[in-house]
Amino acid sequence: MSSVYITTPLFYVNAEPHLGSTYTMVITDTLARYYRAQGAETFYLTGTDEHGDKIAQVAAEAKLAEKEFTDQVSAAFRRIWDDCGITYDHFIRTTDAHHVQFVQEILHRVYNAGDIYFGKYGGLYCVGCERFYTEKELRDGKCPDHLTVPKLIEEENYFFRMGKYQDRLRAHIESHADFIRPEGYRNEVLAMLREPIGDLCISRPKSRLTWGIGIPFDERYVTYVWFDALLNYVSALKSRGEATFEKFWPEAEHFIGKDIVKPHGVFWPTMLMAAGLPLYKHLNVHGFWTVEGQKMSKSLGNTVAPLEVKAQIGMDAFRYFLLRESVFGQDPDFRQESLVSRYNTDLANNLGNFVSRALAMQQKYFAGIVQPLDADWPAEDRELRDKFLQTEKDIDGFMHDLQFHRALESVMAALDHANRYIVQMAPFTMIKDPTKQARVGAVLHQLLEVVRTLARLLAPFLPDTVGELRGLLALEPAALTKPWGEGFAPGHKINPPKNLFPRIDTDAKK
Ligand code: ME8
Repeated sequence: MSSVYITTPLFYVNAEPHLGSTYTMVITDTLARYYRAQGAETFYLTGTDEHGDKIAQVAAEAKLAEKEFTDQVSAAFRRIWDDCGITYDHFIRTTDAHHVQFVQEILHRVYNAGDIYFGKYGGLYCVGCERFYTEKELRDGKCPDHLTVPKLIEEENYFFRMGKYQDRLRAHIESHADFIRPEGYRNEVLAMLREPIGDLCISRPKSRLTWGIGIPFDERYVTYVWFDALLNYVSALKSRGEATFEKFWPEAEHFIGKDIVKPHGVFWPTMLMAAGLPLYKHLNVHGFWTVEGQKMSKSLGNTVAPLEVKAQIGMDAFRYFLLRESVFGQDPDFRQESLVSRYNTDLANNLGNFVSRALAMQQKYFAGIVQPLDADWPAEDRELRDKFLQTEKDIDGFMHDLQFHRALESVMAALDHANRYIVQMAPFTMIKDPTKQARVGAVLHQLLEVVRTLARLLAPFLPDTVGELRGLLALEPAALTKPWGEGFAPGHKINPPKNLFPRIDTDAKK
């Protein structure tokens, strides 16, 4: 793969970043870092969704003009993602002038092609979802997501001939098994396509809502927020020039939560068809986090703020938890107890301890000076190397399949192997025998190769820790990619150990 385009949903500015949006950002950031390290040209997009009823309402509650309100919240999103070390390449706002212009251009194009018409419509509208519901989609007459009774709205509007593209979309999904993944969400969309999808109402009269992108061929209307927001995935690339669009659009990997499968799996591809644009490559759908077993919500007061978790445990440990504790596509649960126990078991006891041990012995026995490897490469040394090289290959497969938890699990399994190697070689006993000094030097050199390789394998997952490991090994970034056995010239001096992940004492808290 020579280029990859990774996108997140554009988050509504009616709330600040929380556990859910942070998860979407952490998985996409991990992938972007992974692909960059693989040498792929990567474009990683995120941003904020700023128009529509919902935003107009919260701006009014905050007693601010819409633009002023969205400027503030969008800036807060950006600041928080920056504080979390998220390496997006472009941050788009749906209020950006180039985006507004692009949406209007597409509306013109689709209108001129005859796929937008004017008509009367009455329907049940959920403000929370910003969309009309059919009776069938409601649960006990309520929106299944917001548990509110939708409003009956009747008005004249513009409609997109979405139904016209239904068969083409179904054929595409049927012939591209991984267009929407995991499979459960693909089946969900195929089920939607078994019923008539109808046409999509894509305007709102200004008498009801002014906060939106004007419909270019009728000044009495603004554009429906989804028709506006979805186009960001193309408008952002186009804002960087046609060549950027040509390079990245065919490689588009959309990442979304399971709440917005319909807009991304049905509205968006049919819009692309009508606009004469190629479809995205994959729609990757992740599950929804609960908190201590409960749905996360402002009213329950159980939202988790990313910077608070970062302050508690560090960003890398938070990333580790999110990636290790969840299975992509399924609904994970956030528990304080599991956060701390993952940290203690994997990061403090396994990773942190291993690094401290290897570096402490190097310091104690050889004053930090790296000794030559064993010219004979005994079986144990080869097995250790092979275990890590195999792990690296496995990780490639896991990342390709979005199995982040398995990638990390395999790193921990390789570390277990390295710990057994220490026990088996027992350098702390051998050092007492003056004839075995050279072997001890070689064993410790192997351990440093483990630490160096860990720094490479963990780089997409734990970026801050990797910087620390590199500092401890006194290596330049380029040295991390050298083959096993070539990372350190004998005579190279490494630094004394540091406790990277101090154990969290759970008893003390009780
Ligand atoms: O839907 N667990 O924005 P939004 C996991 N503006 N992820 C969660 C989550 C949870 N509990 N809660 C939210 C919108 N998310 C539209 C998108 S795209 C052109 C427009 C994440 O602010 C997840 O990624 O409501 C979900 O899809 C997204 O936040 C919804 O964000």
